[in-house]
This record gives sequence, structure tokens and C-alpha cells, in this order.
Amino acid sequence: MGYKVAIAGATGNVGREMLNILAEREFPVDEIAALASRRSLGTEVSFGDKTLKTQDLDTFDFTGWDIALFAIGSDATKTYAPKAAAAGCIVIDNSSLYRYDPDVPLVVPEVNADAVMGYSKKNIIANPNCSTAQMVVALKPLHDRARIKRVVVSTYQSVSGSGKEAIDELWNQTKGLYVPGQEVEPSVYPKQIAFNVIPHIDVFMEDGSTKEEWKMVAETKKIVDPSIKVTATCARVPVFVGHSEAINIEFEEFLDEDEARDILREAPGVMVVDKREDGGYVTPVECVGDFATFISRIRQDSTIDNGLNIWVVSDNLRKGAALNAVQIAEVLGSRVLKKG
Ligand code: 11C
Repeated sequence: MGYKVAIAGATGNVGREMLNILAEREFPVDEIAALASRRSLGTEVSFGDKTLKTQDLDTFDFTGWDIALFAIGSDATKTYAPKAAAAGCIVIDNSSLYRYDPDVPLVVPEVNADAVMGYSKKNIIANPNCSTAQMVVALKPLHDRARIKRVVVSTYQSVSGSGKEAIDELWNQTKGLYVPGQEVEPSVYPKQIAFNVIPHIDVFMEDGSTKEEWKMVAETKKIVDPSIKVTATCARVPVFVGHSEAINIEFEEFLDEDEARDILREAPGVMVVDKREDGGYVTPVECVGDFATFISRIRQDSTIDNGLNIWVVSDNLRKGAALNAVQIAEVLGSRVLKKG
């Protein structure tokens, strides 16, 4: 016997990945519903070798459904997640709406799987922001060994983090730069993204940081340890899929780079590719479609007492969103629902 699983936002980048990953990981599904807004109705989506017709999220009755994976914006989530939760369906939400709610667990299974048990307060579990998810998978095993005091992270984030229109903008703008008369003005982004780097993701906060940077701070504290200090600079780069992060870590205790490499090799969800030679590291194009968080360039930072530098790359639509949500569903299945 398996589960009745609904996907809200099934026609979006993340919703489609959720369907792919449920099929790839052979999640025990008895029945699946692909839900979409009215304007996307009629669109078909793939689930393994099946094709699903989308159903109307607005009129869908969640009664009797076990798990709903939500991949819609915060505004729509505010309307539909409480409705699904009240009907007895456990919601795993990819938006930022519930992440900072003390009654909603924020879960990365490799890091804090036990927190899933806190689902029962609201019947909702939150999925973190993509840039946080891949970072905490790398930080947690190192924190367990040497206690992290402070993290300085710079991100290089792909356009798929901003949705389908942003992917089109990068593609069309890049082509347009070579064809006189077909130049594409910035629309999703405030400046040209083709052949450029934009140090601005999400809205600006009062202190001059951006909301993306703030999320990395708040979410790392909630998932790993509130005592860890994080400072982040998040930039958008002309890459379609795959976020990269240069992370500088200061520990309470000394951690040798070789020991750190061994710890990370054993860590769940991590793949270490770290040869000190041309090409001996992972770049975003190589991580697309993979489940792992790749770690390269592991090296001592000799400018501080207990410092380490690492390079972390992952598929932002997978570990950063859909995969993490499916992993949460797997934990729910094995620890709470116990049907599979
Ligand atoms: C980006 N990290 O790359 C964002 C996308 O809070 O879930 C995901 C936003 C979020 O633009």
C-alpha cells in the first residue's frame, strides 16, 4: 500500500521536478494529483511513463490525501496550504511563507530529520531556500566535529531560481546580443543578466542586505544551530541551473583540511570532488539532474586560527527544492504515516 500524493504547482519548474523525483526514487504512490492554477489547466505533465492531466487547485478536495507537495508562491500558499492541512493532508511547502514560523519545522533531512515530528502543530513542514539547503548539508558534519562560529558565504545563483521567465530572459538576451534589432531589455531582472553578474536577489532589507541573504542567515540558524553567525552576499549569474557557493568557515576548534575532506566524504548527501589540478572540482553544469551536493576546493584558511574554505555546488531545483521536499516525504512515510 502506498500514498495519495498531490503536487500543487505541478506545471512549474519545481513542481515538474517533484514529479520526476517521486518517480525516480520510486516513492510508493497509490494515487497522484497534479494541481495547477486555472490558467494552467489543460497542461499535461509527466510522472514516470505516465502523463497526468492537471486538476484545478482551487476546487480540489484534499480530504483523504496523505501528502501535498506545494510549489506555488507564498500568496497562493496562504490560501491553499491551510485548506489542505485542515483536511488532514500533510503539506510540505517550498515557499518561504512558513519557514520562520516557530510552529512549523524547517527541514533538511540530512541535517535535522528529527524535526519532521514537529509537523503535527499545523500539519505543515517547510522546505528551505535553495541556497540554504545546499550550504547546511555541507556545514552540519563539520559543525558536529569542530563547532562553527562564523560563516562568510558568497553565492553564484542560477536564473532557474527565479522561474521559467528568467530562463527565457537569459536565453533570449544572450541570443539578442548577437542579432542587431533583437536586443532584449531586462524585465525579470533589474539589469542585463546575459554575460553579467547581478549582486541582488529578492528584495532589499532595511540594513542594506537582500532578503535572499537574510534567508541564508535565519534558515541556517533554525536548521543547524542558532549560535552560528552567518554573513552572506548573494549574486545572480548567467547560468541556467545550479547554484554555487564559496564558503569561508571559522570554527571553535582547529579542523585540518584532510580531516574535513574525510568527514565530508562520509557525510550524507555529499559528493566530494577535490583534486588540486585543472578541472578537479565541480561546476554547476556538471551537477544538473544530480541528487548530491558537490564539495570541492577544500582548503585551510590560514588568515584566521581555525578557518576553512570550501566550494559547494548543487542543482537548485533538486536539492534546493524538489528533492529536499521528496526526502521530507520519505521521512514522513517511514516515521509517521508508515504505509509504504
Ligand atoms: C533564487 N533562492 O535563487 C531563490 C529561489 O525562498 O524559496 C527560491 C526562493 C525561496 O532566486
